[in-house]
Amino acid sequence: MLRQARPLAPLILALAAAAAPAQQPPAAPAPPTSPPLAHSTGPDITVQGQTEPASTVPISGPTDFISPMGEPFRSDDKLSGAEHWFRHADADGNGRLTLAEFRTEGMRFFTTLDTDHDDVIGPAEISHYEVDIAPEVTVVSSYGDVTKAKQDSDGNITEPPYPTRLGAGRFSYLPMPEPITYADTNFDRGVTKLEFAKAIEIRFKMLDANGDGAITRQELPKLGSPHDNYR
Ligand SMILES: [Ca+2]
Ligand SMILES: [Ca+2]
Ligand SMILES: [Ca+2]
Repeated sequence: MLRQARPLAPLILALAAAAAPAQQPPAAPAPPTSPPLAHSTGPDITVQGQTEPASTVPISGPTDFISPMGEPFRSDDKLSGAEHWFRHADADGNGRLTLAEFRTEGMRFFTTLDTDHDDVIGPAEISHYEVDIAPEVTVVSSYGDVTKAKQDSDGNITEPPYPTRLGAGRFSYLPMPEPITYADTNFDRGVTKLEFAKAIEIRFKMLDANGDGAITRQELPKLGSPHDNYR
């Protein structure tokens, strides 16, 4: 049995204590030690993250949300769009979005976009996405709102604040104006299944802030209003 293999270390310590000279003052109690690493070759944060309880408090935020892989979620109830996405992606409902769950959710949307099933989101399918599925990705302007420019009594003009996020980035955790073509790493106006799968892994890591292999509600960035988007 596995259990019989464990008490060796305490036994050795006890023997050592018994063998110590009687006149020696008792040793100071050992400082509390961290629990042993679950995976000795893995990073420390793995253990830290595994002990973090997953929040079940719904994600607050606007009704309109663009998921990390570019899918729009438009809430028609009191829940935020982001909460709808999280619940949909967290298939087992444990509050921890694993890479497997994140990948399944993302590849499902790839299949939705790849309407001719050739394993590439081609130019026409990209257009369909940008025009019909998620018109939010349209980058309205990278310039500041000129009505917010200021002019002092000497005629000096202060430039208006510039948008910090464009397109889909206004509705998403990730600052990508167009999350589908952002995955097109060789810029041939097509997103292959492999490119999309790689983007899934990269974006998962961007959102898994503590690197424990799961995204929890509390480690996701706070979503601002798309209208409160200037610096
Ligand atoms: Ca889960
Ligand atoms: Ca296709
Ligand atoms: Ca995490």
